Amino acid sequence: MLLKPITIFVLLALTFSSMACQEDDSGAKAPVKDRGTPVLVAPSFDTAPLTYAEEGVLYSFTPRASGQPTPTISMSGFPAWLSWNGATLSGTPSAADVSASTLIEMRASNGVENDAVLNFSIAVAASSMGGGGGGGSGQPDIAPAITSTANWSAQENVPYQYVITATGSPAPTITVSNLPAWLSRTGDTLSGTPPPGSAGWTGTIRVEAENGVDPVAVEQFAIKVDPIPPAPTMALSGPAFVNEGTAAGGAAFRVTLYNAPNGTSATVDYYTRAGSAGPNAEYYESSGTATILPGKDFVTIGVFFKDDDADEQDKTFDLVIENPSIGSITLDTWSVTIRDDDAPSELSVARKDWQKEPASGSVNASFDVEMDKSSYYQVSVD
Ligand SMILES: [Ca+2]
Ligand SMILES: [Ca+2]
Ligand SMILES: [Ca+2]
Repeated sequence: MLLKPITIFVLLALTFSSMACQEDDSGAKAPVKDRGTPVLVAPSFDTAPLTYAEEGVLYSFTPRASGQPTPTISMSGFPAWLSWNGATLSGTPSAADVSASTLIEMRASNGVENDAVLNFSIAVAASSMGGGGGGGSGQPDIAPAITSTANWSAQENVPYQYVITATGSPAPTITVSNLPAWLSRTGDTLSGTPPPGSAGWTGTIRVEAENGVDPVAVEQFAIKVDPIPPAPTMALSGPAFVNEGTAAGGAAFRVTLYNAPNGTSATVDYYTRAGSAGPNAEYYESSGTATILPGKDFVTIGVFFKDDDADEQDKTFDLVIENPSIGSITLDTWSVTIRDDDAPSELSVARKDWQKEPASGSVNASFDVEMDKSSYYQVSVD
């Protein structure tokens, strides 16, 4: 009472095609528009059932199903030698179970129509450990089974590999079809590296194991290739202007870390670089190593300024970062203008000394012009 191979193929193909679709209100299939946003996705099976067992040998099959929300798998109709614990169907058949077969229903549901349903039967072969079986070549025929499971995910520029293993007697022959261009087969190993630009789902890849004993074992899968994740970068930012007087308490600059994996710690070196503003005259020279702690995506660097009462032009200097511990720097220099806040000097005239009136002729009297404070500008007066 074996299930005909063609039936299994059709069921697998149906459940697979439902994976990439969701149902709209009318019940019609509609393509998933955006895999990045949460959508309701009807359940589908990621694993083909293990359809053979051997007398006295533990059978164990753990189905996997995907969907949104995560589906629940149930199993019904299985024979008495098997038990289902909600995750794994397992048991060891005895001689009495050989050749007996029942149709088992495997169902995945998550509230999104339709449930994924897969019917299969398990062919129980007589023990191959000598004893039991009469005549023939001594090796009983056992239908093929694919015991490996393909990894459904890959990433651009990262090698992918799948080693196919199959059991059965005689040893089955494996055939593979519909491989993407970047994946090739050597022996029973599929390997290759998805190139940039290959992100997305591959077509359905089909693996068959055949040894002349029905049914043929089939595994169908597709590989979702993720794009290359962006590399980490750091960028510096800060105020474009500070006021000479009010900035004396310090100004904050920030190094922001982008695209780093969660929990990353990173360091970067920094230093002040003089422009028209000089170190320790307009700002206090500063340098060191700043650390971005795990769980943070930035670190703050403080620079302090010096106030004076001289009337002067606005002046500039730079804060520079270099030597990032990870990634690269996209903006390494931040230029700051220090705005002067002092009023121009006041001029006053002071008579220098007394001049006696000369007995005859005339004499020049001299006066000083005084400034109330120093100025960086040249001052002239009419
Ligand atoms: Ca100044
Ligand atoms: Ca000032
Ligand atoms: Ca000043």
